[in-house]
Amino acid sequence: PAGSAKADVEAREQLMKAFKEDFGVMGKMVKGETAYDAAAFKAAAEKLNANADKPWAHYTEASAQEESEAKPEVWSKAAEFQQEAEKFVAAVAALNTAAATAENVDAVKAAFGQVGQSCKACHDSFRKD
Ligand code: ASC
Repeated sequence: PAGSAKADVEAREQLMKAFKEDFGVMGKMVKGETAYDAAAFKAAAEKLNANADKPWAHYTEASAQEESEAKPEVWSKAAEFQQEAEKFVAAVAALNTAAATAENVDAVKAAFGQVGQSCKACHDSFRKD
């Protein structure tokens, strides 16, 4: 891919920062901290879904040498990392599908939980600390 290794690190960090924002909007509703707003939830799910497959191409071999939050296992266990990425993309797609028609928070809770589990599982194995 074009661009420097540093640019790849920055790109994937920006994308995951956006994930965190969108996930946070939905999380507040799921936790009852904010009222369920179907349109806002749907918009956040759509945005997350549009970006879900984007960070992974930025874990280039060259970027393994850059300072970042990524553990070396991203590259030494590349197949497992790829599987986690695919699980995340699938979980987000399912959440987006649920959000498209959900009339209340109960209709999105399970799918949201699956996405959160996917975040955590990948971070546990592939992100430092
Ligand atoms: C967040 C965040 C994560 C996920 C994860 C969900 O807000 O930054 O990495 O949620 O904690 O389990």
